[in-house]
Amino acid sequence: MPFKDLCQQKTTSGRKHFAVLLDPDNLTEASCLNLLTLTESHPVDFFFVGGSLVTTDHQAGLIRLLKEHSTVPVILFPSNSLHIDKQADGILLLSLISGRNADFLIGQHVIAAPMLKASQLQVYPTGYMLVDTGRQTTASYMSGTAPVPFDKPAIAACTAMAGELLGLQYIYLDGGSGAMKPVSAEMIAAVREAVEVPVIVGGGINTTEKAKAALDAGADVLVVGNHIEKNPGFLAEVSNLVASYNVALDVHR
Ligand code: 1GP
Repeated sequence: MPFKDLCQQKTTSGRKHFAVLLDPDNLTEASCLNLLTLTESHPVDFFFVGGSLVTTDHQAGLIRLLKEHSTVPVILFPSNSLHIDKQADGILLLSLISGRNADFLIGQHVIAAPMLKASQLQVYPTGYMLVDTGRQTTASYMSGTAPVPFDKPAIAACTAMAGELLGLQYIYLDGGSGAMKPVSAEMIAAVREAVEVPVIVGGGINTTEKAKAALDAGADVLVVGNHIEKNPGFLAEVSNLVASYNVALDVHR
């Protein structure tokens, strides 16, 4: 399903999606090809490409490789306006609504806007919310913003509501790459309840149980990066898990 159709589907449909986050700094060509082989038998819905701090110039090569060897949509997950690449299919235009740094709320977007308008990229306006999962993350430090406190689901819900009212079409709850613990089920459920738009959840999902907890709480899109880089077999586990939700859905229809 194209990513754009997600925001048109009724969230009550319950269909789940799986996005693999690929950090250009951490992947070799061989490890990327290995992941692509795995996706042939264990489908993923989207590749997100990016990271909070990209220190190499590998992104363009990575996207080229993905487009050469796979039909899975490639969606940019940029840390700033420099990370636009026209080879991708789309871009999460992230407004960091959990923070109060104008640059990441609107500033980078002003710089990116003419490039995005001139490109063929599908633009996905996304309310991006960092959640405090126990230690300061690269995203929080680099953006100079305070994350939503872990045990304050009401703050997360109100922030998501505000994002939706402002017209954002996706909400992304992120505990940060390699987070010590994922965003709580309580917070995911509160946000899911508060908005109609799809809820994307990622950060620190490194067991099937944690993936299941996020899906059960209402995540529409599950994002896994770090743990798949370390254990590629986890891609198959999450793929199977997400498929089991969708099969159950189809059976009961
Ligand atoms: C981070 O949500 C993503 O921005 C994925 O996190 O790398 O911990 O899976 P992980």
